[in-house]
Amino acid sequence: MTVHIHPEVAAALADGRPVVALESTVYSLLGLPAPANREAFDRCIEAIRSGGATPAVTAIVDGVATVGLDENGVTRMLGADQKVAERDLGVAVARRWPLGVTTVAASLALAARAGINVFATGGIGGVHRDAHLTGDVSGDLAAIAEHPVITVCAGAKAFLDLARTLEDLETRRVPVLGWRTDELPAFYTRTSGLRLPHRVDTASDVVAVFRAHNELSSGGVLVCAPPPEATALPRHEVDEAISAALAEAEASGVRGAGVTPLVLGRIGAATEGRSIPANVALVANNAAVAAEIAVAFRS
Ligand code: PSU
Ligand code: MN
Repeated sequence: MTVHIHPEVAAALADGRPVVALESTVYSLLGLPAPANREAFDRCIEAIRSGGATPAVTAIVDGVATVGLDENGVTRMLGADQKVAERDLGVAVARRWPLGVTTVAASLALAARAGINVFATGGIGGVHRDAHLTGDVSGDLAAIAEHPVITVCAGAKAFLDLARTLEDLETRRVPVLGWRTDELPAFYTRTSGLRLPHRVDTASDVVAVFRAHNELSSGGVLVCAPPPEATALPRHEVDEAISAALAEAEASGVRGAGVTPLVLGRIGAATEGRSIPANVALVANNAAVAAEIAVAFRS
């Protein structure tokens, strides 16, 4: 099964230049409402290019697993709402789905196949608060553990069970590194009250940990960067919005992959839209950190 790699990305990889892979679900209508999704996307691309790296967005386009989108692919991706998790990759390609946006897990699978080892997202999926009843644990965690890629995030999606998500990452032997912080960020908020096992202050330190991890063990490393201070939200406000949103999701019977879009929308409403600029700023910040790490990787 071939992965289509955009010529610009292929050239960068062949020359050993820095490349940052990006997922596509977060920029689609499932992740952010228009026009914030395009703003987030443009700011990520700009952050990666100005940081000296080449961006490579992953998606399923016309039934082809694609790493690096052209203009047409970007436009269609921004308007898409067909989510492709790692387990859906085979179905999406075999059945030639016109446009599937890839989750963290599916994107890591494609990035690893293309030979890209730095990846940026907003927040990873994780262990849901009711996982003891529903078993809902994102495939992102297994994918981060398995694929040899550095993932830069602002922690996990805020409405998950963050403590259990950290425990799960430990069980799967994923190194979790705080980017210039000792605490797990909670997506919209800079703090969660949960201490991280390790702190990193430089991109070269991240690369050294990743290389050593893949000599002695294997798989990915998770870098958690706090959202930028200017747009980050206070914890109590987010906590209240999340409780209300989860209650609504439960009452309306929404489960599984449908929960994220619904809850993100409700948090937006409850914070009078302030969750949106916070979300845009944090994905752009993660892209900038990832570019720095990708550059350190090649030097
Ligand atoms: N975080 C966000 N918005 C998103 C996602 C995460 O703020 O849209 C997406 C990512 O693509 C992530 C996916 O990989 O949700 C996880 O979905 P699930 O919980 O169904 O595995
Ligand atoms: Mn899930």
